[in-house]
Amino acid sequence: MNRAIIGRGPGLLGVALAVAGITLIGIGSVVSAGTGVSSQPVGFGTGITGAFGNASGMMGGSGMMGGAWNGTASAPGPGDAGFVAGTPAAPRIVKIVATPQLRLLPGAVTIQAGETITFQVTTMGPVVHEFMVGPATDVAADKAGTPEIADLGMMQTRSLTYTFTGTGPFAFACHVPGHFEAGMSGTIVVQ
Ligand SMILES: [Cu+2]
Repeated sequence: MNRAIIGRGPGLLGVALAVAGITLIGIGSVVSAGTGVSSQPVGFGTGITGAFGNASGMMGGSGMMGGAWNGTASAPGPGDAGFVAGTPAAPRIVKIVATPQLRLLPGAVTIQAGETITFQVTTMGPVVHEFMVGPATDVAADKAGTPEIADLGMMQTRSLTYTFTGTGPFAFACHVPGHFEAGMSGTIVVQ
């Protein structure tokens, strides 16, 4: 008997999911209600897309975990009005966001040769990240001793100040296993 009852679990779950699905379809239909019965397939599609769209809006490039934090609050860079080159005494602030999509944004940071930059790195979402910066070959190789912020957890912000001596090439990256390989790196453009 008990087994029979347990066996019903997935069935009830299925019913619950079906109800949720109907609700979703209902939302889609409401969205397209003005265009009549013939548009119901479109309404269905809108409902599904809308549900996923909200999810990606929270976490994606244009949502609150993406574009809104996409370095927009950094100090003006070379070529921008109000640019002041960073020095060891007064580093220029560049904000970086580490995203759940395994990206460091912005993916390219422009500096003036010799500048001292304080990177303020924030992890958005539940995935722990790192931020390493320095000569591009060292960063790509995860070379020991290369300056980095390690174990940067959800919604944490930590800073790293680095002076870019010479013309580079320089880069930055996250070396949590798999992240660099997935594209979690960026370039320093030296002007
Ligand atoms: Cu990472």
